[in-house]
Amino acid sequence: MTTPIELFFWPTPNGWKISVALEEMGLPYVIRPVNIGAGEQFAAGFLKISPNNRMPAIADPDGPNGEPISVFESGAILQYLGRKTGQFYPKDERARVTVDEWLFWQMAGVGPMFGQASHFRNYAPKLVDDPAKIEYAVTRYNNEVNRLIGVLNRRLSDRAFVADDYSIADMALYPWVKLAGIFGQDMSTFAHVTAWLDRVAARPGVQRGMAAGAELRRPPPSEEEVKRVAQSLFGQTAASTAEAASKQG
Ligand SMILES: N[C@@H](CCC(=O)N[C@@H](CS)C(=O)NCC(=O)O)C(=O)O
Repeated sequence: MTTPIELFFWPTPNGWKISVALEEMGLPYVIRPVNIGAGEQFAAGFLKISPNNRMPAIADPDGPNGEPISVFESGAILQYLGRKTGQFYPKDERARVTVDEWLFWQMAGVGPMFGQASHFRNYAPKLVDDPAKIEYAVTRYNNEVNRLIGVLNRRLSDRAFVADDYSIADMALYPWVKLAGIFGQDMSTFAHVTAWLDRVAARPGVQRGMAAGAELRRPPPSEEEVKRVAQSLFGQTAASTAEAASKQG
């Protein structure tokens, strides 16, 4: 029997990229929860495989030459799994470059910008005494999210998936873009993106991947909860993360 891949995971868009990929590729895996609200991303064992104190990460007991390997950063994990299985990551160089372009566009653009938009929409209002202090940031990141969805909408105007065939680039994009509506974007103005979201959502592997770790999900945090985790999650510095790591042991 194949030893399963360990998926270090918490149910967030970056985590779902990998549960979706593992499901789509039919790879056996076990979830190792990393409760980022409780500081588990600073545990020594986790930092050894994910030195940036972020999930997701994987540990594959059957890596290159049959030796174990660990991988952090969701884009690197998707490429690794694509190469390992030969699925959803074409071998043809021209097609692979296209997948890489859109995968890196997600990693460098959509992920960070949607992440900041979410921060200033969902968390920052609970942490500032005066909403005027974050108005500029809210507008800046909402506009950038809007611009990025516009880019995706144009890209999908004449193809079913972002790199033509369904690929790891769609897997990276889907969990974030799915949230655009609840980030306040009017998705009715992005018909091609909406149709793509439906196409991706209809895939059984995507449905299983998005349901992974459902028991770990929490209701939206209260103001007290946000204040409690604010320093450890949003105030991270080199010194504070070193201290958090020493406390977790
Ligand atoms: N670029 C990273 C981002 C991962 C990331 O931001 N993970 C967040 C949850 S969505 C996390 O683990 N946060 C823990 C922390 O902020 O300490 C990736 O794509 O893997």
